[in-house]
Amino acid sequence: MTHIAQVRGACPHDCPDTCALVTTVVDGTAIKVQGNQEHAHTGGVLCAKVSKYTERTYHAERVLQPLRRVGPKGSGRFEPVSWEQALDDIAARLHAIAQRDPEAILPYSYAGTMGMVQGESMDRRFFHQLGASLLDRTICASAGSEALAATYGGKLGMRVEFFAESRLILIWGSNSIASNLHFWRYAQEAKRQGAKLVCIDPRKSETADKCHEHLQLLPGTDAALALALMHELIVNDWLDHDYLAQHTQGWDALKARALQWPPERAAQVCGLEAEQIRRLARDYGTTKPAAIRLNYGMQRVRGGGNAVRAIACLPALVGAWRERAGGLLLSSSGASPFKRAALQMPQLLGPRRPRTLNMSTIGDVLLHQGDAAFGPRVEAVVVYNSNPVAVAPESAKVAAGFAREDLFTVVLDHFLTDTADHADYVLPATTQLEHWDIHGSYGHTDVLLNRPAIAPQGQARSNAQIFRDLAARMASLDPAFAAAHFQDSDEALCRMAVADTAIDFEELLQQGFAHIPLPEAPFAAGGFATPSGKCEFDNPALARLGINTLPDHVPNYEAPTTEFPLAMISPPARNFLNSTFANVASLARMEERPLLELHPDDAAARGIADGDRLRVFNARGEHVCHAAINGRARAGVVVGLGLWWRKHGENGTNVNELTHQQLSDIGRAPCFYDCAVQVAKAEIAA
Ligand SMILES: Nc1nc2c(c(=O)[nH]1)N[C@H]1C(S)=C(S)[C@@H](COP(=O)(O)OP(=O)(O)OC[C@H]3O[C@@H](n4cnc5c(=O)[nH]c(N)nc54)[C@H](O)[C@@H]3O)O[C@H]1N2
Ligand SMILES: Nc1nc2c(c(=O)[nH]1)N[C@H]1C(S)=C(S)[C@@H](COP(=O)(O)OP(=O)(O)OC[C@H]3O[C@@H](n4cnc5c(=O)[nH]c(N)nc54)[C@H](O)[C@@H]3O)O[C@H]1N2
Ligand code: SF4
Ligand SMILES: [Mo]
Repeated sequence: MTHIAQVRGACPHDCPDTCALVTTVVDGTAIKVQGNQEHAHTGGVLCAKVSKYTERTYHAERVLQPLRRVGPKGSGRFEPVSWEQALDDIAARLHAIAQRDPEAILPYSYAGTMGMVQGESMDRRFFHQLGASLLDRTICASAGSEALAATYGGKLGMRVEFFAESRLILIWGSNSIASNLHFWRYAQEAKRQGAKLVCIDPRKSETADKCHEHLQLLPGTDAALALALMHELIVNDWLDHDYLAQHTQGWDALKARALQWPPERAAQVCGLEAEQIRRLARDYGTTKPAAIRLNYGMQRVRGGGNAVRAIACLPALVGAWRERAGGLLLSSSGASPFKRAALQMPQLLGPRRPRTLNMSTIGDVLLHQGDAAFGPRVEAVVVYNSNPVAVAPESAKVAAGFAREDLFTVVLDHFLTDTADHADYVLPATTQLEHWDIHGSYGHTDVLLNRPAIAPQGQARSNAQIFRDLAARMASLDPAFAAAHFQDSDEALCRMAVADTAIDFEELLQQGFAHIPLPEAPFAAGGFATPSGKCEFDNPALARLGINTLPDHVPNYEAPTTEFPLAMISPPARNFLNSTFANVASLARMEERPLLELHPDDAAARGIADGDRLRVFNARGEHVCHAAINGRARAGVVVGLGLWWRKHGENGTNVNELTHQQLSDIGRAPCFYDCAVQVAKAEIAA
């Protein structure tokens, strides 16, 4: 008899929407993955990517057994080995290095899965016990997050559902239709009720197409725009004086700064018309409630932190926080109730204080010889939930680092990614359909539980299981690894994440999601999470970073020059999730091939026609792709939609061949969208 089950889960991907999933399983095989109708934010709708989840899970190229390198480093040539052989050898190698100096070992992970268990639990316990180097996880959001925290005291903001009631929505540095679809549903609801939608983005994105207005500014100029908006709010007295007096810190100083930014000055910096800025200021100053959906696209530049701070000040000027449909949302993850310390057990470090290495400069980190300031040369790296060879900046250096013959590299993944190609061992990990996990969200404020829908495929094991198994091997070499906390099951870790919180695990088991109890309008009466309890326009603590304590416009590192006159941004493609899904044929077909969008004038000046094969280059390298003259790029800016795998690129590169490793003003984050290039037509391939 056929057995049909419907299993509730959570989308694991690095996406603000954190959808609730329902997987239909027939006789042990997952046949479809759908959105849970009962979960309000998901509304039964998934994006195209995760609708194809079974295609990814049952992909013919999935790694289903442990692999050991046989070819030279980076060749991607492997032979199958047993789990016993792989684990024994890995434990012995890591132990030997740790005996000399555990800081020569580096874990490298990001948000391939956002799950608390498969992303940040047993793995952390393992590396803490080992005393390995710590990883500064900056590759995506730390500029914006730390800037937001320096202004509001945490990653806090509007509840996403209330955007449906806003009268004006600024969609700022966000291609919501591509990367925050379930917020877009609320924005559409507001639009139907008569709200005005304004998009602020250097690219004419799919989202810009559907907004009433589009300010197509130059990359890295958002702080100048925000300061000019403040200028107009001040000179027209569209201010909430009472809110400013009671709930903000540093208003006089900020006001003096903003008065230096008349719209004409900002217009020059931003590449906009002064009139556009005036119109936006009028809308923002006179429409209530006004809401800002700020997203991470605008903070991947040198001044990204300052820009987030400048924009984050705006709602306090007009008192937008007074209503639940007013204010700003960048990330809601500060609402998360999770017991991170219980999951990660930092106390296992004991008195040791290992160095911290920045994931965004992994190229330089792996190529460093080691010295007194840096500490020991990195001898081993364990990568999981990330594909640094494709996603980290300046990838020629990243690839050269991973190609070191003397580096011992272990990669846990589902596929032979660009990074896995450089491994000594590839260990097969389970997908979200095959393991337990528990999830918060950075775009809404619910908690979701993911139950396994199907058995692990092949010999795959969950990340947490792999670290439990490694700990068990290590126990014979170091008894500390025999402790009971190295045996907690995935399900037990899920329970531990919400033990003694407002979240009821039984409710999660029943319906798959639960709400965190929160106020509707977080800062209606002030109550910011900062030390002063106020919205900190001026934050004296920032002086320690050597930056201005008031938000300022900080120009990009790479101003266009005659040699490299075009600014390149490389936001995500709609049908990929970072580099995940780039190997799913049906989705890759929709994205066609690696493209560079150009303005018709920039193309004409170079004799380039739509579809032409191009060389995009700067002093760091060259990337070969094809021209898309589709009306989306503005003059002076080119758009290399990411993130293809390097090995899919015509010359074995992707856009990160061109990006650099310099870091943002706040948050030590990469500056992917602060990158000058030149473009030329390439010879036809032989
Ligand atoms: N489909 C899809 N969804 C995704 C992802 C994906 O790869 N694909 N990635 C996920 C991840 S990890 C993240 S962090 C988020 C990213 O999603 P977002 O936080 O929205 O950030 P980005 O997509 O990087 O950029 C958003 C928009 O900002 C614009 N932008 C670039 N530079 C600037 C600038 O200087 N100023 C302004 N105002 N705008 C700028 C880009 O053109 C882009 O349209 O999306 C998540 N969701
Ligand atoms: N040029 C440019 N570069 C960028 C960006 C950009 O906009 N432009 N965006 C940046 C941003 S915002 C981010 S967040 C980073 C993202 O960079 P990464 O965090 O590296 O994200 P992905 O490329 O999606 O790679 C995640 C990997 O984790 C694997 N994975 C998924 N689930 C599991 C699991 O349960 N277990 C294991 N072991 N593996 C799993 C997937 O198969 C995939 O290979 O890229 C950054 N790089
Ligand atoms: S990637 Fe985002 S939109 Fe797509 S299913 Fe996952 S959470 Fe939802
Ligand atoms: Mo990200």
